Amino acid sequence: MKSATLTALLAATVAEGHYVFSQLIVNGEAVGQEYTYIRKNSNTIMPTLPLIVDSPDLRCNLGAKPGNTTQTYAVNAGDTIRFKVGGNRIIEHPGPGFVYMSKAPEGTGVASYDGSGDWFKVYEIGLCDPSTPGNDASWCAWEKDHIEFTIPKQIPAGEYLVRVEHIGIHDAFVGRAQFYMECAQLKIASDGSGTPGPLAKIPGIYKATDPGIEFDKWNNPKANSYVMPGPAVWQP
Ligand SMILES: [Cu+2]
Repeated sequence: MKSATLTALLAATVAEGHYVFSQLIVNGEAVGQEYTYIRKNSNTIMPTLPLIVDSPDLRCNLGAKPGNTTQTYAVNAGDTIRFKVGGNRIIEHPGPGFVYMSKAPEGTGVASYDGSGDWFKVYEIGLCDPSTPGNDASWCAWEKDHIEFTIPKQIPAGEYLVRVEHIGIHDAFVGRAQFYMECAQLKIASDGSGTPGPLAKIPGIYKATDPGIEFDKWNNPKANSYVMPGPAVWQP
């Protein structure tokens, strides 16, 4: 039966809806190949589950360690940084997206930095229609192939880990939110002298029981009821 075949095909598509932010794009131009400037994880497109919120692997994902072959890309404050998902995939899950940054200690290149210092949130993208959080298409990142932000002009110069993240919340009601994150290594030229904050450690930004991580999108969630997880976005 044609409709049954179509239904099976659609189900297969949804099941394979995972993604990995593997390509760096700066001011609209792809730079390098996949993973040239983004630390490669060991779970490819597969998500991690909420146990990761208490692990240092929450920083850059499983297996994405310092000291591997990842290179560092030079950019300027004010540049637009896009993290594109690889393999012609799209972000085929509802949920919020984020970018966090952490400056490598003075005298330490970001290539050898493990992300154990302070982090701040520099961007978040949630519901474009907060009145219908149960509707997949209400999420701004839904079916996009990237998350993009602009480096604040006020950021101090230095080498940074830049962590993109999307949290798929479709199975969050059974404690199985899906975490997708990668870290780029950027060397930022800037005249800025801002003070980024609030600061947080990773792990430490989330609890598995945060309302934005345990969110039940299926049981007619109330309008405007979704609470973004993690610290506030830096307001330079
Ligand atoms: Cu998935």
